Amino acid sequence: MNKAVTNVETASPCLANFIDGRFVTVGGKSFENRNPATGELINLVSEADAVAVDDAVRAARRALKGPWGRMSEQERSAILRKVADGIMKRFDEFLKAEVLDTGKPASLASHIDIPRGAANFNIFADQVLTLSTETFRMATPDGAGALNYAIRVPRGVIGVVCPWNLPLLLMTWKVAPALACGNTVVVKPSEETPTTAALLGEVMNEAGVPPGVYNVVHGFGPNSAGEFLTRHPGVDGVTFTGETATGTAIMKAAADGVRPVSLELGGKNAAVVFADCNLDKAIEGTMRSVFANCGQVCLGTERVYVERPIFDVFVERLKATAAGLKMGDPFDKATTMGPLISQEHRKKVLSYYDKAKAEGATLVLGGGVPDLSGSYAKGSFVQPTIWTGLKETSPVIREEIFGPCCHIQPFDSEDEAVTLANDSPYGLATSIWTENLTRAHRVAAQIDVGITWVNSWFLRDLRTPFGGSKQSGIGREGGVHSMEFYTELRNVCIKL
Ligand code: NAD
Ligand code: 6OD
Repeated sequence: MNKAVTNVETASPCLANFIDGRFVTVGGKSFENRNPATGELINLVSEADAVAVDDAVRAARRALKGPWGRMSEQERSAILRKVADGIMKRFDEFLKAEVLDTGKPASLASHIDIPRGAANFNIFADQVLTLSTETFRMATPDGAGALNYAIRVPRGVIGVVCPWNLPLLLMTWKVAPALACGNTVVVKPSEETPTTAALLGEVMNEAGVPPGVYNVVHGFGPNSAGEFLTRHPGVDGVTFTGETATGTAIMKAAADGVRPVSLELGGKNAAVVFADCNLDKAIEGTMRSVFANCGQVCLGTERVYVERPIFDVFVERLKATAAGLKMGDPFDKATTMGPLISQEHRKKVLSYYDKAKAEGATLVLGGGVPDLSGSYAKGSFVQPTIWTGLKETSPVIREEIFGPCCHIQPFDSEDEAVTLANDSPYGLATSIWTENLTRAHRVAAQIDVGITWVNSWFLRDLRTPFGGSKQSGIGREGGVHSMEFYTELRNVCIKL
C-alpha cells in the first residue's frame, strides 16, 4: 500500500505529501523534522513546491465535482465515522507520531490530542445530519404568494493552515466539518509537526474517502506551501489557526478573490481568582491552564489576577505544585511536562524570561533551563516559571509568550479585576474562579473574550461557539457555527 513515510529502509526516511489519494515526494526538496525532546532527526519531509500545491488544489476541485460532491449527507457522515474509527484503531501509531513531533507527554496526547482527533469526525458527522435552514412565506399582489427557502451548499475547496501545538486536534477540528459539509480540503500542517496529517491520509484511503477530497502539502509559510496555498485562486476559503501576525498575512492573501477566512489566533489570557474560590480547584485548574502542553495552548493562562486576601497563599501553593512538574522522556508515565516545540521557540521564551529579570520581576519559580541528563539535555526544555511584581505595561504581561509561565498580580475589587483582564489587545479566553455564582455570571458578561470558563479550564463541548474577540480571531467554529463557515447559504424564492 502507498504509505505516508517512504524510503523507510534508508537512513533518512521521508514523509510524503498526500495528493489525490496518493503519497508523493516532489521536486527533490526536503526539510528536517526533529524531535524537540532530544533534538534527534525523526525523518525528512518532502517540501511541496508551487506545482505540487497546484496539483493538490486541482485534485480537490475535481473531487468536489466528483463522487464526494454527489454523495448524500448520510453517506458522507457514515464515511466520516469510519475515519474516526480508523484513528482509534491506529491510536498507538498516531500517539507515537504526535509525541515524537511535539515532545508532549504521551499521557497528555493519549488523553487529549488523539481522542479529540477522532471525536471531531464523530461530532461533525452528527452535526451535518441535523442542519436546518429557514423558510418564509410572503404575500404577493396577485394573492398567490411566494415561498422562500434557504439551502446550504459546500463552499468549495478549503485551504486549512495549521499550527504545531495540538496538530491532529486542531487540524481535524477544521477538516471534519469542512468534509461533512461536502467541501474538499488542502491541508498545510505546521512544518514542525507534519506527521499525523500525513498519517491521516492513510486512514482516509482505508475509510473510502475518494481521492482528492483530503490532500496534505508540506512546507513553510512565506514563499512556501503556506503562501502558495492561501494565494491560490482555486481555493474558495481559508481556515487558519496560528499567530495573529500570520493571520493578518493570510487575511491579506485571501482578500484577492474576496475569499472568506476563519481565523483562530493568539491570546494573552487572564485567570481571575476571587478570594471566595475553592482554592484547591483554583490551583489545580491554574496549574493546567498555565503549564499544560508546556504552556503552548492558545487558551492557556499567562496573566493571573488574584484577590489580595488570598494572594500570598495562592502564589505559594502554585509555586509548590509547579515545582513538582517532571520533565524528561515524553513516553515515561512520570513525565508531566515536555519541551517547547523547537530551539527557536525556546530562544523566544527565554528572551521573555530575561526581560522579566531585567524589569525587576520577583522570580517565584524557574526562570531558566532545567539541568537534564542524557539525550534530553539537547531538548528544548525550559523551567516552569512564575513571576510577581511587574508593571502591567511590561511586554511580559502584554505579549503572548506561549511558554510554561505566568505573572501573578493582586487586585482589590471586582471592577479592578475586570479592567485588568480586559487590558489586552487579545480576547481569546478567560477562567474565573469563585464559588459565588452571581458574581461569576456578572463578571463573565464583562470580560471581552470569546470563551469564558468558570471554575474550569479547557472543558470542551464541541457544539459550542469557539473563537476569539479583538486580535484573537475572526469568526466562530464549533457545532452549527462551523457549518456556517463551511457552507454557503442560498435563498430560493418560488412564486406560487
Ligand atoms: P504560526 O502562525 O507561526 O504558523 C501557523 C501555520 O501558518 C504554520 O503551518 C505555518 O507554516 C503557516 N504560515 C506561516 N506564515 C504563513 C504565511 N505567510 N502564509 C501562509 N501560511 C503561513 O503559528 P504557530 O507558531 O504554528 O502556532 C502558535 C500560535 O498559534 C500561537 O500564537 C497560538 O496562540 C496560536 N493558536 C491559536 C489557537 C486558537 O484557537 N485561537 C489555537 C492554537 C494556536
Ligand atoms: O478545543 C478546540 O476545539 C480548540 N480549537 C482548541 C484550541 C487550543 C489552542 O491551542
